[in-house]
Amino acid sequence: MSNYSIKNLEEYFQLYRKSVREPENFWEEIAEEHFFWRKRWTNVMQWDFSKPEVKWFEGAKLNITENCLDRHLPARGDKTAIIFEPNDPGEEAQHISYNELHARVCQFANVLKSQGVSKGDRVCIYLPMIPELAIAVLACARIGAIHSVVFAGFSSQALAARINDCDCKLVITADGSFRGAKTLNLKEIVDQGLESCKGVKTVLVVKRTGGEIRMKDGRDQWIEPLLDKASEDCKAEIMDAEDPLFILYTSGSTGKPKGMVHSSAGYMVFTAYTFKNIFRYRENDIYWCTADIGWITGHSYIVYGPLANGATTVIFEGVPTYPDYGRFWEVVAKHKVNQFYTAPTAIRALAKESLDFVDKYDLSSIKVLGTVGEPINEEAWHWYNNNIGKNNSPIVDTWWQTETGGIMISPIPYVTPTIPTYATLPYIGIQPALMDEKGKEIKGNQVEGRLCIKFPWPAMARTIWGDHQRYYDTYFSAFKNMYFTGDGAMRNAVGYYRITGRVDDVIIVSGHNLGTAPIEDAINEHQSVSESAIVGYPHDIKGNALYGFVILKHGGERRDRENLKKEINEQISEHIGPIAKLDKIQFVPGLPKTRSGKIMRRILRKIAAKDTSNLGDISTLLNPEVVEAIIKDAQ
Ligand code: 7RM
Repeated sequence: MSNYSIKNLEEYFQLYRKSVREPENFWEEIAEEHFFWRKRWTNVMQWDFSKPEVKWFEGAKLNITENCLDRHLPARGDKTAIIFEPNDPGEEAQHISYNELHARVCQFANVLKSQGVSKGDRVCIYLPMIPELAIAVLACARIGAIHSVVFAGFSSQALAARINDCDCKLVITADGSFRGAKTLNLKEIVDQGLESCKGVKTVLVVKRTGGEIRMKDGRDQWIEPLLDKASEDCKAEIMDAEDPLFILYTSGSTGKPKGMVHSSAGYMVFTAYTFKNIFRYRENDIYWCTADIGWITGHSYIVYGPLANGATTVIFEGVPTYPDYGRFWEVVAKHKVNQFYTAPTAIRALAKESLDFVDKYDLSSIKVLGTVGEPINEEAWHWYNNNIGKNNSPIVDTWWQTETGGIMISPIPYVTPTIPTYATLPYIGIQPALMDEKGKEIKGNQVEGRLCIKFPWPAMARTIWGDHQRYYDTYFSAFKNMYFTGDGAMRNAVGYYRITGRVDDVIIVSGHNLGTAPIEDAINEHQSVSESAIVGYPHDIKGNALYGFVILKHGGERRDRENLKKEINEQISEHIGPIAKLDKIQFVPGLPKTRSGKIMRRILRKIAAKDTSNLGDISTLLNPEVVEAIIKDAQ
């Protein structure tokens, strides 16, 4: 059906207008024509942001795995659903067809059932990026169990907190995982975590590394022998549209992680429809998203969105730097990847290294490049565009959140003209609004404000597990009748959005509002700089002053530090103005990052304020060792 794949800008605007004027008709048509329903809905949508309560396709019955698997079998049974690219390039890649994936999901689902899991039960999945991770996710969905995937880089404490918060009674894990040159003993982490999880009765263990592990009698079982005995047929549990599909935890600015709850029908419709257009997926394309399935990006755009479209999706177990900085490009060339989706942090890391790592490989298969997770700075955007896209593949800068379930603001490739650092236009059905501090909507263009969404979309999270009040407080209390994203954005003259970063990152210096992202952009354009982060710290006269943490490129380390500082400030002066110049600059070996690649500014703020006695929870940091090194050298 023509509506489903957008061909030009005119059609985009036409559909966009329809999605705003007649949202029910618009979404009903999408849902009707592209999905398999066991029973039709009685009501397209219903909403009340003051509660908040949102329902999509109420009355409908479905199972998302019938949409991701069964319905493809007649025409695409032998088509590859998943390409598994192992950590070690010497290990052979696996191609799993839709027929095989269907069979393996059913077997896995039958094993879960035999362990007493049924509809509505929560299952924790703590697995490396191996096919079993996607299979476990789909197996839960098959029987209506609610999966809670925990990224297998989280510590035992973080894992335990997530298991206990939603009361999982079964955990799926592996003996270990391969990450670059390292081998991690995942099972040991699970064992430690489970010491404080009384509700977990069963642990199913996938064999991956073959390392020595302990199996606890009566609790732990290898899954392979159970799978071997299980039937390849498993009837899909018929779910209500609003039945929860999964819980995924996201860290709040304070306090314990929030278990975002996503629905079945709305989530399916929105992730599938965005995937199709934002990655311009065409039959037989090979699509690769480098995220981990432990994050929302992996849920929506490695598993559900691609499979709902009958796509071929790559699951990559490794890291971008192993065995060398060319790994991404080696994999692109090897599997002839057409759509490549990654994070700015990965792009910046690879852009520091020699172009020989890129130029060795034939990247001509690439048609669309994507980025997600944080604002992409101009330098990284150009590096990606020039060297990976060869100025020939549109970059989709996709803005969205764990809470939104799917992509909200993004170009549509070959349709929306792109501008570096702009996420451009709202996707069809998405109604953004910029708000001022007083709670008034800022209309018109060339304006900046707090980014809200004023109308529901099908994939929005429905609640926080066990704490609906917190859901309201966090997202719906700041602006009346709006979903508040926590991000700031500007809208340029043609209505394009540029995400300027978390509004908690806005620093007011001498009465001027400064976003951290544009300052960091300016710094990063310096030829000796690889990455930087700006925070504010209290200043007697200006209110706040700026402190910059700067990582140098390899060559830059040999240069005179005082000269470098001067040049950096000149660069900022040029790009933004003298008001944005830094009062202090510290050269650092790394920045404290969460496991999903986000800079933990909270810690940098404390260091800048010389208040390091209590850094709060740093258990989600990827590189805690860097914090000490920064404190030692702080100014
Ligand atoms: C998908 C994901 C959400 C936060 C969000 C933003 C930031 C994400 C972009 C971006 C600028 C982008 N979910 N963010 N995408 N900022 N441009 N294209 O990352 O829940 O982990 O993070 O990430 O601040 O609020 S998330």
